[in-house]
Amino acid sequence: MKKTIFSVIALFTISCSADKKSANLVLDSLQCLMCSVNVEESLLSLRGVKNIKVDLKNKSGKVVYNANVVDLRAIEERITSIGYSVNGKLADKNAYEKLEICCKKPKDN
Ligand SMILES: [Cu+2]
Repeated sequence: MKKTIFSVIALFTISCSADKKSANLVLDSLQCLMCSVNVEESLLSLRGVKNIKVDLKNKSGKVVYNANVVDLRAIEERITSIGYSVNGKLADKNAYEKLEICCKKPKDN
C-alpha cells in the first residue's frame, strides 16, 4: 500500500514537470507600459501560469505555464478578454473600448 502511494506521488511529480510548457505571444496591439503590466497581471492571476514576460519594444511575450492546468487557448482568451489582441486573435471590442486612451491604437481600424 505504501509503495503504491509513493509511486503515485512520484508519477504526479514527474508528469507535472514534464507538462511545463512555454509559448511565444505576439502582442501587436500593445501601446505603452501600462498595457504590458495589464497583460502580465491578468496572466499571473490565471491558474497554471508560472511566468510571463512581456517585451513592449518587440510587442511580444513569453509565457511559461503548466499544461496540466491551463492551455494556450485559455491564455490567449484571457488576453483578448482584457482588450488586447494576441497571436492574430482579436481583442474583445467592449474590453478594448474600456482601455485607457494611451492603450488604444493610434488609428481606428
Ligand atoms: Cu497602454
